[in-house]
Amino acid sequence: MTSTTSAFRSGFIAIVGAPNVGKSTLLNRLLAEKISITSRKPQTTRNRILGVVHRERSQMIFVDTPGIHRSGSQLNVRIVDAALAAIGDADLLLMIADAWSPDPDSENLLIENLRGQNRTVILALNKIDRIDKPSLLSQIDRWSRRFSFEAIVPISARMGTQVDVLLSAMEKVLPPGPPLFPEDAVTDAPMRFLAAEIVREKVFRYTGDEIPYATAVTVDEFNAVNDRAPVRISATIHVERDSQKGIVIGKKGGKLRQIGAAAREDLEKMMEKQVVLNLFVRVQKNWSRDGRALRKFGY
Ligand SMILES: Nc1nc2c(ncn2[C@@H]2O[C@H](COP(=O)(O)OP(=O)(O)OP(=O)(O)O)[C@@H](O)[C@H]2O)c(=O)[nH]1
Ligand SMILES: [Mg+2]
Repeated sequence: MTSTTSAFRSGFIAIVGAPNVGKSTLLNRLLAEKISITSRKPQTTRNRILGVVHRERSQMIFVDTPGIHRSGSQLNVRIVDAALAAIGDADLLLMIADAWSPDPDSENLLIENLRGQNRTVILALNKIDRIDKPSLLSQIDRWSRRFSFEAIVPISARMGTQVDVLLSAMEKVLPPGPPLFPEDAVTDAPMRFLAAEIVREKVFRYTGDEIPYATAVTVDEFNAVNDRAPVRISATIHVERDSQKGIVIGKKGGKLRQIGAAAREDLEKMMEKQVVLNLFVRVQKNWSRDGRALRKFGY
């Protein structure tokens, strides 16, 4: 007979927080695999991304969400809605806060949202590699008075510090239940989606401040003639204005080549196959304010 303490546990854990706190970095760290794109700029994640962590006694299904913040733009309102919807479905909420560079306005918005609901929430204070101990202790104190968290765990998602402690804290409060995904599942996202996301990440990384938010990526072709042939991927980077197209392409096409080379490298690692990547840039005027275009791009 198995006792209840050794029963298998499983459930959905929504990773929520302000933009740029390290939610996607943590998910990739937990999976030891990159499925969610990250960048130094806020509002990198735009869709809900699912990642499955398999442990001896549990299966933890994480849902990475876009950063929750107050915003007026149509794209950002949809992004925040996607995050709030993921909260509703989860067995457990993992809130991430940036201990190094807090964002009180977005934090308050999230806390206000959580207060009305009777939910189990664990707080991870991230980026502790950037702060000293006294500052950390005073933050833990402040957070514990702000909301009744199940646990508060300081971590560094980038370094992997205390991530195992966080996993154990979450495992303890998951409901008993059988695995919900097959044991080799890492994510439910199709390869095509991951490919488009990787290209979008490189646009975030290699262009200046304005361009990323004006960008959406679609994959137009994705195939291999046979198992050993390289995977051929064609993708289009959609921007809102001619001037932005010029920036993404760069002098003599240099910027686009840089984006393409970095994306190809990641894609080959992810698929363990040779990849031929063709990128195009197209102007779709004001797509981020156009409901039909937003749907077409998956938002
Ligand atoms: N120093 C430090 N930086 C980190 C840590 N975790 C994440 N970062 C950095 O923080 C930035 C944002 O990380 P993301 O994982 O993209 O953040 P996010 O919360 O998913 O952001 P959005 O998707 O935009 O809401 C990136 O530059 C990361 O490298 C950490 O533990 N320490
Ligand atoms: Mg993210």
